[in-house]
Amino acid sequence: MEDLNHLTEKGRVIANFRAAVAVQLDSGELVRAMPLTKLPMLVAGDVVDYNDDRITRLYERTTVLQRGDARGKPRPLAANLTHLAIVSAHPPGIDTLLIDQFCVAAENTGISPIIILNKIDLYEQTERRKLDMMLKAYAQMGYNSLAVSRDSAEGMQSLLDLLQDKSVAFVGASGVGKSSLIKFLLPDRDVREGAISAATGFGSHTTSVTYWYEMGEGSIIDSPGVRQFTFAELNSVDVRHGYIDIARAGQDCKFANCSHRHEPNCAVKQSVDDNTIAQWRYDNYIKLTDEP
Ligand SMILES: Nc1nc2c(ncn2[C@@H]2O[C@H](COP(=O)(O)OP(=O)(O)OP(=O)(O)O)[C@@H](O)[C@H]2O)c(=O)[nH]1
Ligand SMILES: [Mg+2]
Ligand SMILES: [Zn+2]
Repeated sequence: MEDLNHLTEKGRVIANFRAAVAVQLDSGELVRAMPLTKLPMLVAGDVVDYNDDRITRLYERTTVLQRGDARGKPRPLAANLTHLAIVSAHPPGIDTLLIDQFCVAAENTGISPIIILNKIDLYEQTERRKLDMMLKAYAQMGYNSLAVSRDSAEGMQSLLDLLQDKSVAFVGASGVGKSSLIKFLLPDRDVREGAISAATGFGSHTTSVTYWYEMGEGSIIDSPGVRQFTFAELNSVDVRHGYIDIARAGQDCKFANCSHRHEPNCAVKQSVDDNTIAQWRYDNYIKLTDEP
C-alpha cells in the first residue's frame, strides 16, 4: 500500500469521454484514466487522485452545476466553478428564459452568473438599444454584464480582466460563440487541444464534450450548446430563491408566501409596474414557477 500511495498524483479532470476521462496532473502531464466504479460521474473541473491509469478519489466539489436529465435526475455539467458565463447572441437569437434558467441553476449552487452578449459587431442601432436594456436589467440585479465581439474585439479586454483568477464555465445556446470567445481569450488553445489529443489518444470533440482549460491562476470551461435547460429536481422554492431580484422585492409583499401572481399588495408586481423589474424577467419567472 505504501508504494501505491506514493504513486498517487493529484490532477484536474479536463473532459469526460464516457469511456475514460482526460486528466491534467499537477505535474502538467496529460493522461487518460478510468474512474473506479464507486466514484460518481466525473465532470470537467473535478479535482481527483490518479494512480496507475485509475482515478482513485474525487475531492469534494466546492460547487457543481447541474441540469436534469430526461427523467429530471440531476446530471453534473461542471465542477468547482466560481462563475458562470452565460453567453447569448443573435444569431442564433436571444433567449432570456434560457439565460434566467442558467442564473437560477448558478445561484442554487453558489456560482455567480456573468451575462455576456456576443456578436455586437452585427447589431444595428435599434436592436443594440434593446439588448443594452436587457444587459442593464441584469446589471441592476448585481450581475456582471458585458457586450462583446470576438470579431471586432470590442469588450474583449474587459472580459479578460473580469475573468482573471476565476473558475468560469461558458454556457449558452449552440452558435452563440462560446468556443470562439475562449479561443480569443486563450490563443494557445489549439496547441493545448492538440496536446490533449496526442497525449490521450482522443480526437478533438470541442463541440460535443465539455473541456476544462487552465487560464493563469483561474480556469475556463467550454461546454456544448444547449437548446433548452431542464432543472434537476428543483422545486419552485429553488426557482424563487434563484431569482434574486424577485426574491429581494418579494420581502416587501403583504403575504410571506406571496406567489406574485394575484395577491393584493404584491411588491413584485409593483416593481414590474415601476419598471424596476423587467416585464420579461417577471414573465419568465411565472413560466418557471407554474405548476406543471
Ligand atoms: N459576427 C460575429 N460572429 C461570431 C462572433 N463570435 C463567434 N462568431 C461566429 O459564430 C459562429 C459560432 O461560433 P462558435 O464559437 O462555434 O459557437 P459555440 O457557442 O461554441 O457553439 P456550440 O459549440 O455549438 O455550442 C461561428 O461561425 C463564429 O465564427 C462575433 O463576435 N461576431
Ligand atoms: Mg463550441
Ligand atoms: Zn408578491
